[in-house]
Amino acid sequence: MFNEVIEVINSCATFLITAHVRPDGDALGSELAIYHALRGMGKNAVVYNQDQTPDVYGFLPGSENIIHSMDSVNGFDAVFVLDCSDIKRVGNEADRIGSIDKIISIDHHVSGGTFSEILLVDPSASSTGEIVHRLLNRMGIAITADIATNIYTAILTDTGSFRYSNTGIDTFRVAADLMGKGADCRYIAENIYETRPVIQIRLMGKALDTMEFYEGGRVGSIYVTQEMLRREGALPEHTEGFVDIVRSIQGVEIAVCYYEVSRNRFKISLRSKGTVDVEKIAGKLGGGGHVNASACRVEGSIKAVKGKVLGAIRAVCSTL
Ligand SMILES: [Mn+2]
Repeated sequence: MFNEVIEVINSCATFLITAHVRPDGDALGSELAIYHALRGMGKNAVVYNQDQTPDVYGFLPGSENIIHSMDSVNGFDAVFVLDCSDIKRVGNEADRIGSIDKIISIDHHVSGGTFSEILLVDPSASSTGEIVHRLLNRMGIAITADIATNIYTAILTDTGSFRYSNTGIDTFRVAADLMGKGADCRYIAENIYETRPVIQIRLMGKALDTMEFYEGGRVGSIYVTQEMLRREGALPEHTEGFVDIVRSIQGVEIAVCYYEVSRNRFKISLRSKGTVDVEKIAGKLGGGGHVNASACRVEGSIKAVKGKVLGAIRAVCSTL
């Protein structure tokens, strides 16, 4: 698998790099690590994301060069599609991006990446960033401080700061290597976790007011509506991390955050502790993800949507 990817990299000159909508630390860090690596090889590389870079990731080296619209994809020899289980995850440009001659998929989702024949998919990796690190090492590419900062951010954010079960022995080895190459763990953590806008904390207060518990406190949920966003002047990205607050409550095994994308359309984030598999719960509702962190979309009134999600939880977790 590595050899095919390396052959494409060596034989092509101009690359597009993209990832999923609402990019997270893993998507952005992986994209920018590859961007710096390709540029270091003297290649042309462009990073495209449909959505803007969340402010907290503005410190990532190279993030200022990310574009959000494309006139044409004709000039690209190959495209990296990162952290996507399905090419549709890149958003409105999926068809045009899918028409590029060579598509390289790098992903760590359980059912990831199979839309391309040139793929590096490893569900046991903590993050796409960890796989990117392996690729660069295989190619003998020197990890610069810019690359190290981006990959470290990818790993840090996808492992919930090395707390989730996707954190493996190799994850720490890679993190140690990246620190040795110039990733400043204090600077990165401060930028990601200690730069919250006050608007986000106000919205969080409103969301926490909606908190409910089921199954004797083992399931906890909150919701965020468009109306709440409007009233606080907040953005969708400000809801990031809300579900983790619910998970942090003593006794809660499954945390749910209902986010109203538009009227009667909800994105549901699911988190779990221990061995509870929220990937199965999300899967029942047409979504996916990982054992401890998954998501799905359900349509209907908030009441109906809650009913469906709780039904799926009860169906999957008979022991609750
Ligand atoms: Mn990821």
